[in-house]
Amino acid sequence: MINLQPQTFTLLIVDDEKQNRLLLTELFRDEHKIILAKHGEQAIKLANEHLPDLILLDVLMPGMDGLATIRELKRNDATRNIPVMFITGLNSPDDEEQGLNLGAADYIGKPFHTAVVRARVRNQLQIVHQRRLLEQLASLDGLTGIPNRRHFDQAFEREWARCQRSGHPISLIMADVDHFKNYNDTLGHAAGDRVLQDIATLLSTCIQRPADVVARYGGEEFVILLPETPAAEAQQIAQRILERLSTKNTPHPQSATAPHITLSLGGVSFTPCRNEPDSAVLEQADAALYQAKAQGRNRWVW
Ligand code: GH3
Ligand code: MG
Ligand code: MG
Ligand code: MG
Repeated sequence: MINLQPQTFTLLIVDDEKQNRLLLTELFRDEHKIILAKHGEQAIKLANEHLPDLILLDVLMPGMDGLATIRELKRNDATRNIPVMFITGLNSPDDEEQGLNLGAADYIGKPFHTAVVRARVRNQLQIVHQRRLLEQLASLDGLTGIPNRRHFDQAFEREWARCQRSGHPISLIMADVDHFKNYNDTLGHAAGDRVLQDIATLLSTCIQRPADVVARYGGEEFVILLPETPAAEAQQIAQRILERLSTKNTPHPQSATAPHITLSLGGVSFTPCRNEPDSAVLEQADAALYQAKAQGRNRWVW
């Protein structure tokens, strides 16, 4: 779900002079979490550890200077997108141009006006916040509010790699509403939409672990990703889904399967090995789902 709460951000302040670190800390400590670094090497290390929301970066520092630091930050996948704001005594337009060309989000000369620094930091953090919201929106399904296929694909790739490393099993369930065309044709598309919303909620209550994902895969199809879950456990979840749907008992006047809304489920469980392609796994789940439909629907097949 989308988080619209005002956030506390984490700022990494990098400056070799204690006086500057203190001054900048003083400006932001009431609102934000502050991390301090005295030179570039320390900044790189802390940026990777804490993934701050914004980096305030001095240029002239002994050892790794600010320019080398931003180059390193931009080279690294984990830190590339963290906005960097230079705050530096190098004040010429050429310096500023160089800093911006290296990917800095902003450039402020020293001595700085505290009110200006505060305003520019606030603007950068607002962009960070808006970007987060957009990322969340881009991963959610508009009708049901649960993750969409894009989010599922990313989670699947991540969890696949994790299970491959750990050698643990992973399970996947594809779910498809039975005789849903009839439902729409009889009770209308708006009623059909409400059923999809209810199913999304019901499926979400059937998973337990933080890494489990329920997503709308498309139309009236859902997918459930269960990392670190062997077949027997995943089948219990599939069974629970069918039982909760039956208890919910949403009338379906035109179903050839049952007088209420039902789902067919196709599951697969496997331990990822290096050469197994992801798409084959989804095809296997789809094939199991097809079997569940062929065997009479309102059931799971593995
Ligand atoms: P089966 O039991 O074999 O799955 O039959 P079915 O009727 O569910 O399958 P079919 O693929 O023929 O129909 C799927 C229906 O799902 C048709 C389409 O109108 C409906 N549908 C897909 N997306 C949406 C949606 O977002 N909202 C609504 N209300 N209906 C949708
Ligand atoms: Mg300095
Ligand atoms: Mg379908
Ligand atoms: Mg269907």
